[in-house]
Amino acid sequence: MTNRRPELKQNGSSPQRRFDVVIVGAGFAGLYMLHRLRGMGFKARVLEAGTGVGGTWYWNRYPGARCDVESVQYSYQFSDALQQEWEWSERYAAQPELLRYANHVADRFDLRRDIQLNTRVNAAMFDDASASWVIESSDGARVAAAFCIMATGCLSSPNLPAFKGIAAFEGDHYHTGCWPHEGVDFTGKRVAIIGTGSSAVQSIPIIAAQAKHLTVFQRTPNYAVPAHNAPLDPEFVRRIKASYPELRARARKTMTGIDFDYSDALAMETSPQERQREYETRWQRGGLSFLGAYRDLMVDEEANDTAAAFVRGKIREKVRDPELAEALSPKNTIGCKRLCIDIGYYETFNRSNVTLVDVSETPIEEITPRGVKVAGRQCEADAIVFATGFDAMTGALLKVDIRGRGGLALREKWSAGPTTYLGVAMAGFPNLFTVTGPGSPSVLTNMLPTIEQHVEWISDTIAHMRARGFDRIEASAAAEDEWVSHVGELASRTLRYTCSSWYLGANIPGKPRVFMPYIGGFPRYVEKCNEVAARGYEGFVLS
Ligand code: N01
Repeated sequence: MTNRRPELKQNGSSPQRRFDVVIVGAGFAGLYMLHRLRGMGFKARVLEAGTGVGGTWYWNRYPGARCDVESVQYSYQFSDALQQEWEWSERYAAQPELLRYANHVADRFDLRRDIQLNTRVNAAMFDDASASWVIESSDGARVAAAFCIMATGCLSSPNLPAFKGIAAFEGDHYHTGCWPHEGVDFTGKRVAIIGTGSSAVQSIPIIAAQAKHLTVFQRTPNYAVPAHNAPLDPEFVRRIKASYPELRARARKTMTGIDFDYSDALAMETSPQERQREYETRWQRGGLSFLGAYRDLMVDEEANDTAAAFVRGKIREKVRDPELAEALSPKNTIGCKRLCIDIGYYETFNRSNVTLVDVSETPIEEITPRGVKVAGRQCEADAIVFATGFDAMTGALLKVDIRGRGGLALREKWSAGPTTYLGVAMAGFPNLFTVTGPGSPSVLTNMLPTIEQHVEWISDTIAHMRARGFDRIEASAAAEDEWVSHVGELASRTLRYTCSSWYLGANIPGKPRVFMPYIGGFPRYVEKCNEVAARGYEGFVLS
């Protein structure tokens, strides 16, 4: 570990402005964090790289981008007035609507005056003497704050694999995670798309309907269940709004923080006919609750394969060419990678203008000036879409040169994988908090309630410190070690370890393979956080 303190770039003066709290990121986490802290009387400032608020929904504007959690649940609950007044139009909200919602929240709570846009944070350094953070943005400007909160998102650092030749490609290329604001018209174009994760599953049907030809480069086929998206029935919305507290309370009791119908039954103790009926019912209902059919699906391979086989059967029904259906059928554990929610994905491969290229055995060789080359053959393309995902959970944090006590670099501390206490704090990094950081349930749950829980816990912690006259809080190394072992131990008991997912960091060459999210479920996690606070911040050192 290096103890050398970096020289922060000087811009001719010491930090110009001092805040109680600096929040990095103006997505759903940053917006609520600002609102809550301001309401508690803290002077807070949000620094945001984009030209607008909304985080994920600001950047991911690819065709078909849509949330896979139902809109009435993927929404804030901290303000009943907000949840009563906002009208979602569809079962699953599309990106433009989600972005409008984020902007509405920013306006409704008058947040913009404390949000600094166009400001990419490059470095953050803890100053021991003043027990505060100095935060530097890419233009060299610096601000200081007693607390620094990283609200930088879990899937916000796009992964563009180092394909040879990208720079020489003569057409246009795009990454789904930073799509042009003005949109892209693929009419009459030959388009290549690399990747078949959620972003590709959503964008492929739409691009295929527009483009002259679409070639899909698939390394690993994915399981997708139908969304059955539809406009929301006003009567349904009225009922939800009338009983929001009950819905939210039920959701808080589930593993994912989503009000789903989770069954307690075991697939292996259910007859094949009954299982088929259950899977069919859930398939017809659509959405992520498909995997809630049996509680042994993510721990017992045989059980898991009953669900996987059901989906493979559906793919064979949807895709006319049996060879193509076979190529599109995943063989790995269902739910090991994030389940995709689709709107016409598999059927898109019945179109005459769509071709699938399997790159599982023969990887993409290079990007040539005119297309994509695989096994010596060039597929000509006017545009390439990289739907190649993200450096998840740690990527956005490690892009910032974060230095803790004694100049300790987070990049060094995490060189063998992320280590945190509760996914909110790290030993060696006083007064720094991460919202939905590695080691918290985050991406395995409905992000909105998870974000709210973190925001409330972190802000209550800061208020607790102010009330008791503390100016420094730091996770102890022992508490962090214990938490990291607990997170790893729980993950190792599930089938989630069995594939090369981004949960494990396996999608990024050289990234340590560590299962990053907390898999013990939302209720258990919340209970632990509450217990830590109730015991006077057990596992933290306050001074
Ligand atoms: O990214 P991914 P994503 N050569 O990592 C392939 C959330 N999300 O942006 O599987 C060839 O899932 C890679 O292949 P493989 C959601 O949590 C949510 O789609 O590694 N292919 C894979 O097919 C999701 O899980 C929503 O073999 C390469 C694809 O690129 C997460 O974001 C919508 C390659 C990447 O898939 C990420 O989804 C969108 C290479 N060198 C996203 N490198 C909703 O709410 C990578 N690939 C619905």
